[in-house]
Amino acid sequence: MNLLDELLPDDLDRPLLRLAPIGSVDGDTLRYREVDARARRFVAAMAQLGVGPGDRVLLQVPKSADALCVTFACLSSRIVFVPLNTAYTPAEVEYFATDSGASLVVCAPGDEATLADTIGPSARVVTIDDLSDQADDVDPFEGPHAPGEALDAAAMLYTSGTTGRSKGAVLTHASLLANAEALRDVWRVEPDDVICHTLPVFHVHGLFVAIFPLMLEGAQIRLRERFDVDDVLAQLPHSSVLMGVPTHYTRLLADDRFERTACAGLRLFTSGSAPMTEQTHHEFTERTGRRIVERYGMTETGILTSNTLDDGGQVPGTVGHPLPGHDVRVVDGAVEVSLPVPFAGYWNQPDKTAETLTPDGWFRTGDVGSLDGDGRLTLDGRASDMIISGGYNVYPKEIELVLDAVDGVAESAVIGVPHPDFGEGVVAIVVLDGTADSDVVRTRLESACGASLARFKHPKHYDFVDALPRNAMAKVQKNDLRERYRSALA
Ligand code: MLC
Ligand code: AMP
Repeated sequence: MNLLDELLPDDLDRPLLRLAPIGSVDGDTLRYREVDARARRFVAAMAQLGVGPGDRVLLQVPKSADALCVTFACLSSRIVFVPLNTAYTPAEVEYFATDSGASLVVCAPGDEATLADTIGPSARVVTIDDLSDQADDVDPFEGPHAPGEALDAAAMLYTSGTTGRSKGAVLTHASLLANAEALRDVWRVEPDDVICHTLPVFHVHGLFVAIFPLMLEGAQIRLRERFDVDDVLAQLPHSSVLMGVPTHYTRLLADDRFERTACAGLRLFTSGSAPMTEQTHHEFTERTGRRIVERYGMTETGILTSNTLDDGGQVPGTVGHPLPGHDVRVVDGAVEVSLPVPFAGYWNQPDKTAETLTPDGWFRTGDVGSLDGDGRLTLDGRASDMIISGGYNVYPKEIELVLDAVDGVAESAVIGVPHPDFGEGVVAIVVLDGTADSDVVRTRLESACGASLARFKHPKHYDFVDALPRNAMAKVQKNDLRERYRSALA
């Protein structure tokens, strides 16, 4: 089985990608056949570079049709693709390259020299533009999409799960297909659907959830380079589906033009990756007369639950029912799930993989929640201190390690507090070492973060204190800190 075969419709002449510059609705169209043909050129180009089945390819590239075609090329030839946030620094990318044992890194133009220098000789670094030029010149691969086991790795996405250093979550051809089919059914995807696609294509939300269920029906994707309110308002009259993180919806609601008429042609709005407040749900409904279908998922598992399109199926504050083939239970507040295709595990980390499973084989999500009498799930938070900022996960420990290594810092605590745009934002509380000067240390902290962490992880506020609050076990009381700094980013 090859996932790409399953994703391509019988009628390859249907349009797949609608391309247009930001702010415009007119541009090129790529049909399914053309996307497949382009992917076949990338298969041949990567083969020329010595990359083939089972190899890992890192992709840190701006969103584009070619970026997606490289992804499809990897699926087609059973290369395991590893998409990376474009905000990651070379130091972060080096970790992913080493951990995954990648043989090729495809990067943005201009990044190649620094990345090649940082990563060293273990992987070849090539820009997406050079790879595209090479693809223009090769004879495309003509054979069938490489067959193989349904449980072969298709992609690897780095996530820290509930704790610790980033781990590569291995996703299989079968698990991605099962999730796409379940979402297609629950969201009643139709061949005529057109999604206004504004999400980044390096996380499961933009890469899988907002693309694969549509492809299964031969539907269309208006591929937007990034999320921009004016641009979304221009695309809406030409779209039937919008999927976003809560920040997208709060930004749209901040614009008066986002109202009933603007939304008239859409049949489905979904939200996920971070909690949406009931207030945003209600404001959305008041303004547009419509409801947002909120769903819940994780990188390791794909989407797990969703509100439905039935009358009364959308309940603000809940994330809905388990998808077909999925089951959810709550044990002492902990949300555990059973999946149609089990999680394949973290790359080279059997111990960490084992920790995700209960003795009877359910996956521990690390989320805390409750089920109502109808089997609907409500999330109440997370067991860990993980911060979700604008839909990106931020792990306090990773930032504390960077801050603690700065000259003049005795220790630090990183927390998430309410942020008007991103839902949660990062705040650092720092204890100075001896008589260090806070202004000098702040500059050092900012430059240390700049050197090693993607910008969305940087603290948006620093405070300097004499000591961190600790309990009897000497553990830092982050709940106290979250309370104390509640308004720091208001
Ligand atoms: C950008 N910035 C952020 C940020 N995004 N800071 C905190 N949190 C974020 N999410 C910072 C930048 O570092 C920069 O800082 C400034 O904001 C402007 O950057 P930008 O790139 O212009 O921002 P913008 O384009 O406005 O991006 C905001 C956003 C983006 C909301 C559109 O973050 C986004 O696309 N989020 C979607 C995340 C997502 O796809 N999650 C899915 C995960 S999958 P400075 O300091 O330079 O000004 C998953 C599973 C599931 O969770 O269930 O789906
Ligand atoms: P990731 O590791 O990026 O896949 O993030 C997964 C986490 O995002 C989940 O464990 C949840 O904590 C959170 N999440 C996803 N969807 C929702 C949602 N609708 N509401 C609240 N949290 C969510």
